[in-house]
Formats: sequence, C-alpha cells, structure tokens
Amino acid sequence: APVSLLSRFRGALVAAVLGDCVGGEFEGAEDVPLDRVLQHLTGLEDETRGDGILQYSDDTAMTRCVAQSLLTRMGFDEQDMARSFAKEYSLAPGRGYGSGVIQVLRKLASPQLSDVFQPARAQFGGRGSFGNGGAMRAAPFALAFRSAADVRRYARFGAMLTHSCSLGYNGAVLQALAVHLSLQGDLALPQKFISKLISEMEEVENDETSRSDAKVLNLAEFPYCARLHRVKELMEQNSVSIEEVISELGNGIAALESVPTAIFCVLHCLEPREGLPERYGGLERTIAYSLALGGDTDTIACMAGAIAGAHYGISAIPQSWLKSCEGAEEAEHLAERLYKLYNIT
Ligand code: 8NA
Ligand code: MG
Ligand code: MG
Repeated sequence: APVSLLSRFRGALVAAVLGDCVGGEFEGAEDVPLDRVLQHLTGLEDETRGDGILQYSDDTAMTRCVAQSLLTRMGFDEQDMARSFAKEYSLAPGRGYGSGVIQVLRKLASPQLSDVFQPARAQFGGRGSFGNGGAMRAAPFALAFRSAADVRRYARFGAMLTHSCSLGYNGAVLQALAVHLSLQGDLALPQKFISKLISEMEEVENDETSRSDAKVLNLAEFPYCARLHRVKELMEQNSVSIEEVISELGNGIAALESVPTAIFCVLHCLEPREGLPERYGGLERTIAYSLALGGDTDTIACMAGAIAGAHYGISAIPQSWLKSCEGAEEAEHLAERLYKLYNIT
C-alpha cells in the first residue's frame, strides 16, 4: 500500500527519536560488533526488560525545539528558536551536548543579546563549529516548508544559530533536503535520489564562504558533493564492508563525517543485507546498520532514522522498540501538528 504523507511525517520524527535513543548505547564506541547491536535491539522486545526507558539526548532535545518554534511562530523566527534552544539547555543541560555548543547555548540565554547569530560566530576562534549539531536537528524544516528552496534557506539559518562554519550548516541543509526528498517518495529511485542531492549540493556549496572554508580546512572542493559521489560509488559496489564505509565516509561528530554516512545507511538498507535478520524491514535494517558503524551512533542513527522514517512511514517502526524510547509520543504529536501547518501554508 502507498505510504500516506501523514504517515511519512510521523515516521520521520519518530524514527529520529528511535535512532537517538537506541544509538546512545554505542555513542563514541570504536568497534561495535553487529551481534551486540542485534542483542541490544532484541533486548527492547523483551517484555520483562528491567533497565527501563532509553533516554533521548541533545539530538532529540534540539529537534523538539526546532519543531515547536516552527509551529508556534508558523515559520522560521530566529529569536524564538534561539530562546527555545537556550531554555531547553538550561532546564536539561545533561543531555550529552557537544563541548563547544554549550557556550553558545549559555550566551543565547542572555536577554541583552541582540544578534542571535553572534555567539555561534565566536566559536572556535571565529571559524565556527563544523559539528553535526545543526544537522541532527534539521528534519523538522522539511516538514514545515514545501519547496526545496525554503527547506534549504531555513535549515541553513536554523543551523547557523549554533554552527556558523559552512561545513556545519551545509550539513544541516543536506540532511533537511534528504528528508524533503524522502517525504516526496524519491527513495523509490535510489540513483535518482542521490543524483538530486548532488545537484542540490552543487548549488549550495558553490558560494564564496563554502569554497574558502573547504580550502582553509584542507578539504576537497565541494566537500559534500565529493562525499555524495563516494556514496554513489559505494551503492554501485556488490559488497561493502563496515570498515570501507567508515574510511570512505566517516562516523564522527563533524557534519561532513556523518551526514553523508547517514544517507548511505538508508540507501544501503533499502535491500536485505547479509548479517541483518531476514525478519527486519528496511527501517529496522537502517537503524541496526547505523549503530554497527560505531562512532557518533546516536546522531547517525537519528539522521538516518529521519530519512528512513519519511520513506517507510510510521507503521514500519516496531512498537516494541518504541515503547522503550523516551519522547516517541511527543515526536508523533509534533509531526501531526507540522502536517497540519504544511497543509495550510
Ligand atoms: P559542537 O559544536 O561542540 O561540536 C562538536 C565538537 O566538534 C567540538 O566539541 C569540537 O571538538 C569539534 N569541532 C567543531 N567545530 C570545530 C572547529 N571549527 N575546529 C575544531 N574543532 C571543532 O557540538 P555539536 O552540537 O555539533 O555536537 C556534535 C555531537 O556532539 C553530537 O553528536 C552530539 O550528540 C555530541 N556528542 C557526541 C559524542 C560522541 O562521542 N560522539 C559524545 C557526546 C556528545
Ligand atoms: Mg546526542
Ligand atoms: Mg551524537
């Protein structure tokens, strides 16, 4: 049966929470054997499981702020979104935020602050953060704006509140565009999907700041496009090892080393894969595979979850997994409200 747009909206935000919650277990781990991932996921299905609820981290906390701000302001309002981030951080500072971004979040709490983009620009000696913290919370932009141009524009500004380096905000733009295309059903044609992302990013990265940041950081020209071309090559290969994915695409906390990786996880898991249970559907495969890469697992699984959830819809997410995830119901509620907003604007 075709997946309805409402189901895709719910799937996107709920699977993002799922990825964050189940990915927390392995965050920062270098070697994550697939056995351990499958054990962790099977453990969620155990009714008698004693270890309680899996808590969400900064990824979900900030995604909720983005969604809530877009809803209350019925669009992008940088002042409101900045205040929302600052308030969330002050109420729950222990959610595993990056060590740099907490300085921005503290400054954003100041009522005297007039330029809400200024604290982000002061990060890392004025270069700004290239972490994946802008990308991890980018999904709601794809649920709030219909046109790719608006998704691009507002995902960029939304990320710039904490990540002023082009590698940081361009990663957020890429993640939001991937969710945008997935909502339209574009993952039905995976080659076309990746080609569209490449041509979008060719425009996005073709500006002076992006070009000079790539040079200063000693990266290839058009760094996101270069990674997406690698994604395409890996897709065309018959077999791909975890080690190869990590060395070609990365699994780190930099947006460049995690957003293309998350996109690859989704594309790779569109089909059954060796080592993953046959009873798993595509969404379950995507989550399991993302965790098996190790590194920044909560964030990679969160981003892959959002893209995959937008493709498969809410019914592809096992209830038995969700019931252990803090914040899943709230995410579904936010998705429903964004769907209403999407349909009136
Ligand atoms: P951020 O802006 O603090 O960036 C994260 C880190 O990236 C920084 O602490 C720096 O080490 C490094 N970094 C970013 N930009 C630069 C730069 N221009 N020069 C030098 N180093 C730089 O935080 P964020 O919001 O981007 O968060 C990214 C990740 O950190 C998320 O995955 C989040 O969950 C969190 N986190 C990750 C881990 C982990 O082990 N993978 C652990 C705890 C928290
Ligand atoms: Mg996190
Ligand atoms: Mg993380």
